[in-house]
Amino acid sequence: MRLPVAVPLVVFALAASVSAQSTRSTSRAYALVGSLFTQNSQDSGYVAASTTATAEALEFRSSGGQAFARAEFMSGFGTLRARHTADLDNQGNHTRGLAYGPDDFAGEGHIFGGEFSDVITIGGGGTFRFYYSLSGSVAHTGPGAPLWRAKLYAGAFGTGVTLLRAPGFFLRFEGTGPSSFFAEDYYEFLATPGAELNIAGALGALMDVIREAGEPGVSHSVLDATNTGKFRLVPMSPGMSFSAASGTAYTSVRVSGNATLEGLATSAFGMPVTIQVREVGSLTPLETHHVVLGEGGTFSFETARTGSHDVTIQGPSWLRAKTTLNLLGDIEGLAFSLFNGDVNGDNSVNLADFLVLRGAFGSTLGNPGYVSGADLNRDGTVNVLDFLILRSNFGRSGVA
Ligand SMILES: [Ca+2]
Ligand SMILES: [Ca+2]
Repeated sequence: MRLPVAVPLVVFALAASVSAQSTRSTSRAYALVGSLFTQNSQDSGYVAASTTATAEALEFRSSGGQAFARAEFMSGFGTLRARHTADLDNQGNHTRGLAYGPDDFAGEGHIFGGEFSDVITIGGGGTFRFYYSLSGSVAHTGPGAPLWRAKLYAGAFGTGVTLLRAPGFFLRFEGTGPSSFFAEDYYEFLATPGAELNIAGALGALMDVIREAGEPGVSHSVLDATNTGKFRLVPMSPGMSFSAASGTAYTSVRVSGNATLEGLATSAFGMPVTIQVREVGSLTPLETHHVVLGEGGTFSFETARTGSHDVTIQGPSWLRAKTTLNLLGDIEGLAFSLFNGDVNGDNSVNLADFLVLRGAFGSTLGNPGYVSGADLNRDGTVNVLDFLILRSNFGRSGVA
């Protein structure tokens, strides 16, 4: 695929300037609070990693009322967050805050959000992806409405890496009034063993709250934007590993939980299940994980996906179940309960299953006639106990 020249140049500009400042990884929040209109600014400067920069005193009075706004930035390794709150009284006010600077929101007042950068060494060769995502919410009570924007910038480049895919746009949202938003995108690279990758991100957001003079009551607005917790490097080739100058572990989202297999007479330990990750509402698996259950039916898997996805699980003779997860970070404690009785594994319990069970009836493990799928409780014998399980779910199907 041939990439438009302008995109990588723009994207690399910040990453290059960030890495040029230091050979070590950096993470900082740079908070400059105020606006071009008020000349009331406060600069908290650079702060250390995983530090919150808080700034206040953004105020603009159009007709004598009171406006209070508070801007907060958090820029830990792999995490960017910008939050802006505004409370306005009934005199008619206009306030604004939290703009991310270079070439963005030009002329709208300059308030800088957090920036993030890191240097990654690639072990092993192959293809990998650098994912970044933006999510957030806008809440508002009282008269008036917030006008808001949120934008995440990400950049990546390196030596020994060949860019295969570069997103053409920033992740950006804007709107009026309460809302929630989410988007993700990724770079894809081909790396030689030992290649070095520089990654960087910056988050900015801006909110104006405008009210008519004389409207009674106090309004309260909150804009909260984050890069969903972390940037992620995902190996797409086997045998690949990463080490970060920051010490940050760039891993996939880990999903873990427990599957209860109905009717099982023995431990679930060692039972194989099939887990699929799908687009919400789709029947096509994006990923298929063959997972062996641990003691008590525990399972875990890692996925390269972020955002809302369907996750399904199915066992031999257990009908498929599904849940929808928002993959914004590690998920623990997921619980599935699976119906039993699907002897032939076609995700339905019906006459076909009964016929197989009847054919194996009376057999035991090790006999030629024994069918493990018909031994629904896995006690080593196909008998009336298995028949009762099948009967209890006769006519039932798993989710598609
Ligand atoms: Ca069946
Ligand atoms: Ca049995």
